Amino acid sequence: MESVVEVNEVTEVKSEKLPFELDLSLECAVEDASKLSVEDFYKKYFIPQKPVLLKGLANLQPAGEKWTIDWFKDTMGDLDIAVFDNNEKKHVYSTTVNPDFKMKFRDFLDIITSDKPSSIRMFRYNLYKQVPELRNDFSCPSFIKKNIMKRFGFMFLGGKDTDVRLHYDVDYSNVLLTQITGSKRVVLFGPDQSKYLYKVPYNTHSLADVKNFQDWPALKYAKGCEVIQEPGDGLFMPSGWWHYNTYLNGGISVAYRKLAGTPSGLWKGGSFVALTMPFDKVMNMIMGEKWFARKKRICMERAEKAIREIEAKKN
Ligand SMILES: O=C(O)CCC(=O)C(=O)O
Ligand SMILES: [Fe+2]
Repeated sequence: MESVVEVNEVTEVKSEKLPFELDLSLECAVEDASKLSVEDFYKKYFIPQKPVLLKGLANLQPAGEKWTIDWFKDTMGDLDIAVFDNNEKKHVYSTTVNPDFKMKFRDFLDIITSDKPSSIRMFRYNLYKQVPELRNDFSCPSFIKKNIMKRFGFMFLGGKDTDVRLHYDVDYSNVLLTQITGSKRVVLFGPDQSKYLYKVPYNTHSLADVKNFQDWPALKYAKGCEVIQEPGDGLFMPSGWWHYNTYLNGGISVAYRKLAGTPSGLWKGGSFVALTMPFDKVMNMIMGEKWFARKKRICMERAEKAIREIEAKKN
């Protein structure tokens, strides 16, 4: 009886603190990567632009077995690698972020696997350029192999509880993100949900801190899904899909990408990279804090407008 009272108390406190929950009730498709044909992948997911979790994708190549943290430490622990620190607030308003410092790969791997939360991560790291033999262990998966970007495999590594801000990729490409070691939680929202996601103008990331989602009221109206990537699992994220990733423990993943499959998607990606990003960079340099403040104001106004519109529709 006592424990029932306790549970009720806890629930009450929780509902007082959180004015709403994120709506992650959409279902994300799950397939066994070894049983899905490339044709079916195109028909069911690529052409309709639907995300899918491909269980066991890494295990179809040598990396699935071979790429352990110890193997990386033994074979390339002495490499100097560039690292980002999530605690650096300078990243908040800018898409073009530079790494914060360098360290030995071995030391980085020790930190991210120590099971203590850490704020450092390797982001979009081209380890294949430094160590080309890695391609033999994990090349572009067959699902997106017909692709001019098939040689660009980027590594993403982080420690327990590290998160990657809510964003979609600047080039509007389709992303196939494969978890090699460790697990990750990925929250996904389709491009049609952008108005509720506090997109920073001239950028492709959100101002909202999804960890503290209750401070960002428009997020209440966004409908998304949640996926847990276990070691080996690939996640197909179509062009323009927003993702918010949290490392559940220290882990390594690799992303291959394929350019958007439609002229409008190609234009969105190309014009963002070639025009919008450089423009934003120049404005950051010229106006500094004022440019950030202006973008923040527009971002908040848009979210408030989206809330007013959806609330008006309800009434
Ligand atoms: O999981 C990560 O560290 C980020 C991955 C990502 O954003 C991507 O592959 O586009
Ligand atoms: Fe991304």
